[in-house]
Amino acid sequence: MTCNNCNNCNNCNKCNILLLAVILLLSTAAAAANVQLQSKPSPTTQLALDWLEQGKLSGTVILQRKTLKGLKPDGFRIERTPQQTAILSPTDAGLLYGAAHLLRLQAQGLTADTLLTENPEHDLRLLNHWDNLDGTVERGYAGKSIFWPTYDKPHLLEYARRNAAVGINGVVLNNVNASPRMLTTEILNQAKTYADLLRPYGIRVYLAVNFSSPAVLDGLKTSDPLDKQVQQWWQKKARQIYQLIPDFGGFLVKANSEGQPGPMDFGRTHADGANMLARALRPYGGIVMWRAFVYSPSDPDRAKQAYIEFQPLDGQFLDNVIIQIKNGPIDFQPREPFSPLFGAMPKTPQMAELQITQEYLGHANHICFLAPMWEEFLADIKHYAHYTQQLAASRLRAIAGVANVGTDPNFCGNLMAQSNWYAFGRLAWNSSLSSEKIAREWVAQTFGTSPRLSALVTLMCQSREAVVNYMMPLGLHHIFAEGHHYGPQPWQNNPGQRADWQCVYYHRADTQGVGFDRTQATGSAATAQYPAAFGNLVENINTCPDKYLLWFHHASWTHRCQTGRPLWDELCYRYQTGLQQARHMLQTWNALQPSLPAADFLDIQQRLQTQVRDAEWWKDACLLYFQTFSRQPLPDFVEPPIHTLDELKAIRLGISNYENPSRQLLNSKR
Ligand code: GCW
Repeated sequence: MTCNNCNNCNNCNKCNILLLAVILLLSTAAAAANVQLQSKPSPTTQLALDWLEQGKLSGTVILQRKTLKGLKPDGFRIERTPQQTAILSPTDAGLLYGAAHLLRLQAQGLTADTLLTENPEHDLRLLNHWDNLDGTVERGYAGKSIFWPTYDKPHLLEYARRNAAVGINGVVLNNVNASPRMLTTEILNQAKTYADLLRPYGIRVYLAVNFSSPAVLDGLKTSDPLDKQVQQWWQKKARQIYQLIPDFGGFLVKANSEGQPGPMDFGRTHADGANMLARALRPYGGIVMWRAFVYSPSDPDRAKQAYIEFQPLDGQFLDNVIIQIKNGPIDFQPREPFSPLFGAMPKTPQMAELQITQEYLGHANHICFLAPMWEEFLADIKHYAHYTQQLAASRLRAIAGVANVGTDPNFCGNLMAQSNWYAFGRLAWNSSLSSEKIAREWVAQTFGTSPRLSALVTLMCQSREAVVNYMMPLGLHHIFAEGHHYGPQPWQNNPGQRADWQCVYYHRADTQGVGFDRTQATGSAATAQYPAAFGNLVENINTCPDKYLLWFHHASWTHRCQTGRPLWDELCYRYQTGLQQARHMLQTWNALQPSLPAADFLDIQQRLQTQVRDAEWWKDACLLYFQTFSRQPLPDFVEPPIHTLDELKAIRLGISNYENPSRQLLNSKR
């Protein structure tokens, strides 16, 4: 553990004295808002003081560095008496988090309990930026990269503040589809600049690395992890990085996935590759986050492939390696069951990767609060995969979210999307927080505490289910338009391409029914990869929750759903409901106009209008298409389609320009 004052010592004498000085000053004199400090506190405590002052926190607040039983390094205790409020923490970062906590309470019109203790559940709470060195952001809908090729300092510092305010303490600066150039001296120097700017906010930097870097950058004959020269190359690189960035966090690696190089190119395993990097970083305390997002065709069912590739490697990774697993077994769909890898590698630390950017959830056009999705996932892995116990026993406790941040003035493409960044940070700190609580906190801090705003909290909490309903209800998945993943294309089936890149592969509709049979009895047996309690539940079509029905079963069109409706009717009902929910969101928003800033109101209103049109599009496209298989009429409760299937099939959106003329059809008939 490095000391917070100089970041490269183990509590050296010099630092202890300095820290003591800061504590004394802060604890004897520092009413946050009005005290003149005689000597400089650390940059981090100075930030805490600034925040408290700017937040006009009432009363006297004392910040004190203190090791207390039961407090983790980033944890804090708040002790409130009628005279003063004390924030106590073993670290400066903890003091900063304590200050943020007080401000969060104040914004909600609440005061701290007389005694409260907060500890983060995950020690490493990380954002992954899919930012490329040319400034583009893969799956980014909020402008350009905030890091590459250059940066705007006030924007970056405000980004840092927002991260620290929710406890995010690490950021991966670049895309997992990593350019080898990332490890050149020029770019590492730039990474050092960011490390220096972010450090006071308690944020460490990490880098995504390309496994072929030794060969590509320095002409080594191979990047084989068992090759001596390759190992030395990484050791030298690690030394160079730590000279620049003494508190560098470590590497994130996407290997042998979607065309990225990796150890398997040389006949080695993921463990060989990860351990080689881990050895290079270990002398400095760095870690390797090795992604399990792989789907080489080891099995005809893509949902099984990561488990098949990784589970047998349990126990083979060094202790500074952690396996980073997307929440679901496919790819950030609006709804997926949890990945069966969670809990299946008891000897290996694992971390969840969530996607904050809305790649599959309407980009920055749709208002979709993601906390309910993450809450559902976290509850499931706690219940079925004993996540909490595993975390408690783990050497590394971490969680990552793929950022939705860019150069847009509001950071996230629209104001409401900020709530997802916020929610990720809050859940990374405490995965038991309810989405409703998080939404309430965010609304209060963003728009104030008018009682009318409770309607916005409700809108947010219902928005994810609305999106699932109008896009992919009942366990349908990956029926998006190819490439940009915006809009429906369930008919997509390109001859000659990988089967699992085609939508028809995922829904398997035919005249009998629809859905992917993943049962042991008759299907791919993906259910067998799960803990028995979940596997048995979903294996049986009668107990499988409707929300996962078509994920695990090829159900007949006449199958009776848990609602009592036959499948075809239920499908129609869900799409129609999703559309109505989208309209309801727009109405709710419109009614909130007096309580909202005008520009934000108009911007979100326009997006919600688009969302309603897109919900019509999804409903028409999916129902008309699936109707060609079910051969049944649309029930009366379904609005007649606005568009014909042929018209909808003709819509071709560009990968980067999905607002192109072919989309205008969606408006033309309304
Ligand atoms: O979801 C898919 C995305 C890719 C992404 C990949 C991954 C960074 O479509 O854009 O690449 O997952 O997570 O590696």
